[in-house]
Amino acid sequence: MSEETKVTQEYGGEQIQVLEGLEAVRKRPGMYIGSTSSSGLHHLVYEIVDNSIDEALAGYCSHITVTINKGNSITVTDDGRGIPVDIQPQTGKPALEVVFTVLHAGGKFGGGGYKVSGGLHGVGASVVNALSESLTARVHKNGNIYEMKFSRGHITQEMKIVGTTDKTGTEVTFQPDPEMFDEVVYSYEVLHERMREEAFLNAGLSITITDDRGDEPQTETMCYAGGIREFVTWTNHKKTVIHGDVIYISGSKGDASAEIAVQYNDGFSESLQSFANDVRTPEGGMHETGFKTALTRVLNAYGLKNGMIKAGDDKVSGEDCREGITAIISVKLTDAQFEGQTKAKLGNAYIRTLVEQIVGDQLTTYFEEHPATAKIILEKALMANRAREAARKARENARRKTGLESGGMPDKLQDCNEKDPSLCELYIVEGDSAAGSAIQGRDSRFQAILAMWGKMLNVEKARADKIYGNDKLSPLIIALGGGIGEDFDLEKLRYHKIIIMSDADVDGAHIRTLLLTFFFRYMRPLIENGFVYSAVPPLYKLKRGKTERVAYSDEQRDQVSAELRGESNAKVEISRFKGLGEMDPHELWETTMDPVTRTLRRISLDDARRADEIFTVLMGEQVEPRKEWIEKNAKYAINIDI
Ligand code: TTJ
Repeated sequence: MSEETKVTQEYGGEQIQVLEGLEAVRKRPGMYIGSTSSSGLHHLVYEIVDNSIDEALAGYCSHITVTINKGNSITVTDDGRGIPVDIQPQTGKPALEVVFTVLHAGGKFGGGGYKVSGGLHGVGASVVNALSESLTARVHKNGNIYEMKFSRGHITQEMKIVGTTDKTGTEVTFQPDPEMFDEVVYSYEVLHERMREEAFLNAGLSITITDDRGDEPQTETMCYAGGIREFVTWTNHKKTVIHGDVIYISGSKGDASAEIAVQYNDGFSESLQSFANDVRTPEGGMHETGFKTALTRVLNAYGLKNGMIKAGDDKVSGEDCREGITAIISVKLTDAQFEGQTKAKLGNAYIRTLVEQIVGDQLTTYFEEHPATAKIILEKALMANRAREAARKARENARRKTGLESGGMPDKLQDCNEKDPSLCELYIVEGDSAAGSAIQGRDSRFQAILAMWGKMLNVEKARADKIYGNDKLSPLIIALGGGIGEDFDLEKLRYHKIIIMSDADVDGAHIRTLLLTFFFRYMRPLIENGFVYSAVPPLYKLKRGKTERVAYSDEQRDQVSAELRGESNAKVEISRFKGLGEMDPHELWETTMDPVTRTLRRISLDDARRADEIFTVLMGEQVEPRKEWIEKNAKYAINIDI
């Protein structure tokens, strides 16, 4: 009894208490049925059907019908004993009235069998009554038909006899209150699926679902003598099974019972569906844990005993044992504890023990009696194990090669001391001698040098996995630290300035094109965020006596030359830098690397896109476009400015 009803009871007045209880339901319907959306609306049906299923579990009911009537009212019937109609001594009211007006009254009339109460289930017929515009209950019992009517929980017609009958059973029709729900439209599919589930979970029980809203009624009667065995067969019906029989295990201890049905198919996914008191437990819980533990243990034990697993070999893991499995686990208990975010996880620890024990015992016996099936299943688990092992090794190899996890940096990288990426610069330098100068000339506090040379992988044709393993690209990927492709993570980037330092010749242009194409395709956020730069090394060296100057362009060369010559028209020596490698470390620092004096060109997305286009033409499969491009761009070919 709730706190609220206790308080009001002191003031007497049975009716006040009842109405206040149902008023609470109407004030906060979500508390009782989860929500007022479609799921809550359908919950009303399950709540009523649960009562009939209880009667079936008690052994007195074999057929339940659920009908969606025109106007979206619902009729549920059963052929059970019928809700008691006699006057209760405590209340002086017919039991039928109490069932529909007192919160949580259902359990009191459970008689034999247990009360199904899963999650939000089992809140009782009174909740459905409170949330219904109208509700009519008819009971066939003692040769009479008793009828009682309600509206929003209030009695509109006291119980009365409306006819005679030679059957027993209960019939309830309710019209959900449109004031209480977002929309009152039932889904035949949703109810059909849930009723099929109930039929599977209660072997031998017949459930008929009918939709009377259309011109032609739609109806299906479901009855499965095999119960959850047939649930497994049905789940596997579009798959290729690898052994004929569905393995069935069942057992009980005290009030609790458990049954499990299993069959493997040739697929790789795991289909494990568990239920507690016919309520789905998608988050698993103790029953699932018990099953998984026992399955893994039994398969390993069988393998060791039969030499399919050698002592000292790796065992098959739980996951290995469940590749291709279809299993239904159904437990019934009187004190189900539903836990977790959505109350969809079974918490009763003793259920784990029960399931683990019966699966351990009965599966061991089954395997002994059906060695062919046992071998097929274990062989599948061993195969899963080998595949998993191979995949793990391949992954580890790739990681080791690229150092994605080891944290080890490539030997071609001379790192800087600073760790804050926003302060760090990475110079990507073409060629060994230039890299040597850069390493000596740099400010090692914040400048890192990565040497790159030789022909790079043709990224045009490579897939991401190949790129990780590529010996030219992987040092770059490791040094940058942000991964590639979809996995690229700017947060993990180790440098916020990435500076391509290459010669102003064909080879330099080539490596720039390659790098930019690679960044464009696999690390585009680098470019989008403006982290990629091109170093601008000088083209000319000008000398007058001991005075030396450099020029970065022809115009600057002429200008500087004039300055040096001066009034006296002195002799100025002008030489062209053949490459970065020619510069001594100090020269390279002063002209190209010193943040105070250097020039950096930020690479735009357009620059990169252009590089990508050039690259596609130059490296692509098509010969014609390449020839065309080279002819058209012959004069720039030496000076591709990107
Ligand atoms: C309780 O113990 C005495 C004999 O009757 C038992 C009983 O309540 N059976 C029962 C209830 N069968 N069916 C119901 C039932 C069916 C519907 C559709 C709705 C409700 C609220 C109860």
